[in-house]
Amino acid sequence: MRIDILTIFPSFFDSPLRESIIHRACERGLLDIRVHDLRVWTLDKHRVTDDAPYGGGAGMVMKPEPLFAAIEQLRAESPGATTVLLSPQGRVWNQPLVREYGERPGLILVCGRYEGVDERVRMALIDEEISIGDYVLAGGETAAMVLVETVARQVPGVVGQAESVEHDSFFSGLLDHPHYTRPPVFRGLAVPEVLLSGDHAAITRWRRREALRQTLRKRPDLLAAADLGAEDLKLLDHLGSADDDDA
Ligand code: 9D3
Repeated sequence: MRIDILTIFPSFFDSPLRESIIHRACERGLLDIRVHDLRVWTLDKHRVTDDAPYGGGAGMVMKPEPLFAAIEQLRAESPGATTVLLSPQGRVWNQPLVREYGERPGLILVCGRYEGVDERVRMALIDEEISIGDYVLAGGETAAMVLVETVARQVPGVVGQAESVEHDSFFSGLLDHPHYTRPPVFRGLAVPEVLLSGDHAAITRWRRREALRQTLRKRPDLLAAADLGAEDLKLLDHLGSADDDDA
């Protein structure tokens, strides 16, 4: 999958893109991530990318000319790519969208800054607008990095066997079960007996029950959409009345 990132802060991405999984995927040719400095497409001496808003008011707006030139060039270079504007007005990013985007041949991620981009850019060149949540960021760069990291995990071969996508906590729509490692007793706190028992069927049942328990307590909203079987519903019914643990 090819991902083009258009930004006025290209160096923002240096360190996160050197992170192990994504970097290794690029080296192996599974991902082709290219960061572009929007200023390359400016024509004036001072390489200006913003201007004052018509109608007045505080803040600046990203000018249409460099964005049109840049996006048109990147679209021509990446046939079939989806052009995404990261913006507070977008659809809120979630795991179903991550899966959908994982199937696309290419993404062109446009990072907004200031108050936003000239509306004509959005109308003419943007396929989808995405927000990563209801809080205020300084610009689209952090959001673009969230898209890259989440979508990259969907590309076959990017995530190894041990850390398989199938086991991601959102896979069946439940939160993860608790995890323990050595020692078996730490400061008087013991690891649940079943995890030391070697009884793999019992361990699987315990993990499922704990995942259901965590979800019921911390994110009951997730249960409605979760992929639950008859056994899960029975466990939940039980947890609903008998849950007296205090974590
Ligand atoms: C404080 C300025 N706001 C006035 C109502 C509007 C505003 C403009 C630009 C708020 C944030 C931003 C910059 N944010 C993004 O470009 C952004 C973002 C976000 O702020 N939250 C969640 N997802 C995203 S994606 C891009």
